[in-house]
Amino acid sequence: MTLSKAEIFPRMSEAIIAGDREAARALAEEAAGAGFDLLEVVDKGYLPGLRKVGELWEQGEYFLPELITSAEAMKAAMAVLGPALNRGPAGSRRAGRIVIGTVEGDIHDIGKNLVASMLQAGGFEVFDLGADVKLERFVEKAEEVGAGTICLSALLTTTMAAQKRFIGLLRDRGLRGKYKVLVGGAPASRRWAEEIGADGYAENAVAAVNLAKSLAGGS
Ligand code: B12
Repeated sequence: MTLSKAEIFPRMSEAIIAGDREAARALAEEAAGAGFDLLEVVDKGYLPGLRKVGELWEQGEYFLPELITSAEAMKAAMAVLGPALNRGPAGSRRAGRIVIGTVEGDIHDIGKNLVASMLQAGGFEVFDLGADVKLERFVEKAEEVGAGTICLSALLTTTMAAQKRFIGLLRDRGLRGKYKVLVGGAPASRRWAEEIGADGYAENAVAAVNLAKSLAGGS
């Protein structure tokens, strides 16, 4: 029997909160099999669970082991959803090339990984440089692969300053007009993006895909 969205979405969140890899994977398979819109599945099914995990950590109720199992449950779901999304029309790889990473001094990569997977699922060719990435490296890679967009993730108020420095670096090189620069991560905001002269900000992975597509001139 197939579950409705109203039934399956809360279970997806619960699987992430509980760090239940098996359930996260099985629910993703069920959603893919039922033909649900998989971007909506990520947005309304899994992301609320991840947000809750962040809150539980802030309240001191979750510690590192819980965070890691939750991140692994999310990975298990994305292992099913990513390829399924790629089989759709979005998977034609015509959306463009994107270089993504978490800025230097910052090791948070759960959100960045999610954005990278979703961009890939949304039809972009994604070059993920990992976390704690030197600003110079983003430019090198973008030049090397001919990317159109560079995505910088930062989770700390201290490291978000690197997003600003990056815009300066591109200007110094005369490359600012060549790339669309998107910024994200918990402390970033639309206002911050405007203040530093970035091309855009998105608050979650689904919004990031839509933004990247509209900036790349895609649908
Ligand atoms: C998990 C976590 C960790 C894990 C990271 C594991 C990993 N591999 O990533 C560990 C335990 C290692 C860690 C370490 C630290 N952490 Co920490 N961590 C978190 C926590 C709980 C969750 C972050 C997360 O993964 N959220 C889930 C993901 C899905 O959300 P997200 O990252 O925001 O990403 C989404 C969006 O922001 C967006 N997005 C993300 N990137 C991008 C990029 C682009 C271009 C776009 C468009 C969108 C986008 O889309 C994503 C998906 O929807 C947050 C609290 C919080 N609520 O954010 C603290 C938090 C970020 N950490 C914090 C701190 C202080 C630290 C440490 C300094 C702690 C310490 N004293 O050692 C170290 C930092 C070490 C370092 N140099 O980086 C603070 C930051 C405070 C601040 N304002 O600066 C926070 C806010 C907790 C708190 N309230 O104190 N942390």
